[in-house]
Amino acid sequence: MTMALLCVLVLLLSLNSAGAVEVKRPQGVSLSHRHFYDETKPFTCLDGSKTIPFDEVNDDYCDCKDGSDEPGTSACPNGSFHCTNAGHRPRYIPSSRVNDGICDCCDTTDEYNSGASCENTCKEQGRKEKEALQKMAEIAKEGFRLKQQLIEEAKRSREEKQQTLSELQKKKETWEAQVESLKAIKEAAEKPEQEAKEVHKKAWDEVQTARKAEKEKAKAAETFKELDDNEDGFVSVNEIQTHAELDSDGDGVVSEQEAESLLGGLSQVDLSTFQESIWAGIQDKYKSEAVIESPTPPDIPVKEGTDSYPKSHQEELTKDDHDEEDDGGGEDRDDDDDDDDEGDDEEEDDGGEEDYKDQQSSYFSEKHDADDEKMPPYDEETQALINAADKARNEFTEAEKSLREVESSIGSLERELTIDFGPDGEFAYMFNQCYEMTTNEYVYKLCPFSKVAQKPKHGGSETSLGVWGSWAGPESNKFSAMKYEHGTGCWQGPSRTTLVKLSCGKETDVLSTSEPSRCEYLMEFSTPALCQEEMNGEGTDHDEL
Ligand code: MAN
Repeated sequence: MTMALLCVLVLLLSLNSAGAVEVKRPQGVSLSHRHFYDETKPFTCLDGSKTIPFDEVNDDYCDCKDGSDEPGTSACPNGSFHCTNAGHRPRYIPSSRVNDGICDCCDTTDEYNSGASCENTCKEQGRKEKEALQKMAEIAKEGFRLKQQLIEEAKRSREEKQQTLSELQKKKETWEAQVESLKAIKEAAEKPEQEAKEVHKKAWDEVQTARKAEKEKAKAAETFKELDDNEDGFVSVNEIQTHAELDSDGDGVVSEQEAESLLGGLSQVDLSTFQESIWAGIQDKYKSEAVIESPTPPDIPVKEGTDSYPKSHQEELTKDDHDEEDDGGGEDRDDDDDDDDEGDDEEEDDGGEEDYKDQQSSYFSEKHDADDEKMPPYDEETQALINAADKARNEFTEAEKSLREVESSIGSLERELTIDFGPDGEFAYMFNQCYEMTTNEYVYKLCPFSKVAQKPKHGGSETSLGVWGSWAGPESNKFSAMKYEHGTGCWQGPSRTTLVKLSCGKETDVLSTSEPSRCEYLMEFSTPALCQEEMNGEGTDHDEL
């Protein structure tokens, strides 16, 4: 047993290629644990459970529950073997790997008795790691330099923004006052405008009412003509009886009494009586004998200069309207006049036979109906009031718009100023920026402090992978991760979220994207804002190099 230990010690010394002074200790024991293994005393298991003679240490038999008596053999299942790895980094390996034929320690010490031909690669690995560490240190140094600039820039920009904010707040007050006074001006302008428009509208309504009455009259005249079969200028009981649809007792026949009753108890009525008192009572039931052939009515000329609505409203408009109709039917009437002398005695009557012939052609055309719907332009005075009110409205609307814009700028500035951009504002430069990474399937977009999105590379809409939530690093390093939440809902699952892990880098860039579990995304993101002045040497232990 003592011989074996001696052999190991000799071997250890011979492997110390770095030339460092190797402190004598049992195989597999680290320098820091050396004092537990004093060969002049019995050995007490590190968990204190047992004490054994020192020559039972590393005798390939497991005595201690914690495996501490066999640091250099694979006898204990829970033991660990320490490789010194001079020239590189010391490490522990599970003692099951000792002498298993596979080289685990770069200094080859785990395979001292297996016959495996291991090469000491510690120096080479150490060199490589040193180079990598140096590179990282350079990056960190450069990143840290950039970070100082970012901090400066953030400070400057924050001050600028605060300045802008107070200017905007002043502007807001000015616009508020402006909006108030323009509102009063607008209301003052709208009152006379409204009144003038109402006057105009009222006059137009009256004109329309009159036109409607005219139409009804014409329609009555047309009906009168249809009913007056013998063309004697009267509609009589027997003429009414020819229209079975006017039957009132439902027997399908218009009796003499029924007809007489429809004629207001008279045996016959002339046109004007028909128009004034008979037509209204039969018009709902009456069916025209002929489908009216609609000859293209003559165009009703638009009266010149009608941009000014006549002051004497109804009369003039009614007259104009009537004149137009007369003009339109002029030629026909002349022709008719030549052939028809019978109506002469009724020429005084507005509803004379000649007239209703004219009225027919002009009143029942769609064109005329459509024209009737249009209200004439306003008179100059009303139009001037409208223009003045329009101007006041526009100025008010513009001022309101400017006020809203100022308010919205204030809102977004205030939001920006409340975001936690790191201890010295070093992350502020990312605000309003987006960074992309393309994978085989998607383009991922990270807009720090705003959102994360995923868009299929070959078309399709963007999916939200979350909106800015909070910093999410551990307490000691809060700014090393960001959480984005409440993205598009995952099918039959929660909404998408993204964790962004930040690392120090010279560039600001998305380094990787992944989806460790469905609809939970992970991004690696480098930024100078996370660089520290000095590498903290985490994970390195150079005490034996
Ligand atoms: C889309 C993408 C994927 C996600 C599935 C979940 O295809 O957003 O990342 O895993 O939806 O259904």
